[in-house]
Amino acid sequence: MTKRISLTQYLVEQQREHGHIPAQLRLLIEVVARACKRIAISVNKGELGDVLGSAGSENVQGEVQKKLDVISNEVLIEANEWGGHLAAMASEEMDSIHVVPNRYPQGEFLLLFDPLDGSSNIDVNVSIGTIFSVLRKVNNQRGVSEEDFLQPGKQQAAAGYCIYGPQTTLVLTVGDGVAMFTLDREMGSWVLTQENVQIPEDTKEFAINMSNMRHWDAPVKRYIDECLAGKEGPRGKDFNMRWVASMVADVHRILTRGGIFMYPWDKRDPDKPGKLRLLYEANPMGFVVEQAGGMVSNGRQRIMDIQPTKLHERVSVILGSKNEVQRVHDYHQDV
Ligand code: P6P
Repeated sequence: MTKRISLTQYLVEQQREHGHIPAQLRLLIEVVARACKRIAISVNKGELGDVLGSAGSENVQGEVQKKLDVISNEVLIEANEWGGHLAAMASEEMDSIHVVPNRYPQGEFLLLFDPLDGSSNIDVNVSIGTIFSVLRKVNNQRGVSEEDFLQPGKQQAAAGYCIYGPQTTLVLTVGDGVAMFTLDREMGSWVLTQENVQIPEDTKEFAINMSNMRHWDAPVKRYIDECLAGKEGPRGKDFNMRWVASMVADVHRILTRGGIFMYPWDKRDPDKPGKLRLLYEANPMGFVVEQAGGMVSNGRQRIMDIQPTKLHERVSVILGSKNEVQRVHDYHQDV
């Protein structure tokens, strides 16, 4: 049974034992966690809080923004501006970076987030979440630019997500394994409920949007066809399928019981590497999944080795149980 301690105590003990959570990073994580609590309150209000439906605007991705997309983005910006731990922020919902105003001290960290992932599920009351990634500002020159954010995922200082589901759960890694904190609503505090999370190396469960099957590349089609062939097929076992259409929900299931999640490149838009975003979806989820013993690939290379070239860069994502991801990765080498 995991000892029931608070997020603060967990971070202080991590700092004492491993000494790589400087005060600014600890403050950053606590501020993000508090912002997620505020987002959870808005999410849980639903219709009562007049937060459902469209905001009547589009984001840089050309996607219609939901009211909660905009609210969540504002909560994270306002929560993180004043603390002195950040130099700048980047969000799926903003075209360019948000530099901490000069009236506040500038910190050494950069925060990236998808403030509300899975927006198509908001109005139908299905789990959604916030995904965040923390980088260090590597160049010591005064000021900050978009180029400072273009770092491979392996350079992240911390990453995680908050899933707003039947429970509200914060999942975090600072590079020493994965811990989960459940929101105690009576106390309003995050309570450690699991640590050293490990993803089973094998699975019988895959997550992919099957409606795109006719658009997939051959290696992905081969892998899924073999899963569908079941016991009588080359895999010699039956598979189950899940697709929530909220990456946080699908990844949380995989962290909890194993599985493979795939949003691969497809030929609908050949110049687009994939649907999901590298810097604030694939990299933070990749850090968490790898820290839990899983594997994360774009089919041809480790995602966290990719050198980004633009802030909203997209990527093909295959992640989860190590042996299954390795199989898909190998199929891509065979073509
Ligand atoms: P589709 C949500 O919009 C998201 O970015 C991920 O959270 C999710 O895995 C994917 O897109 C769902 O995409 O095409 O199935 O709606």
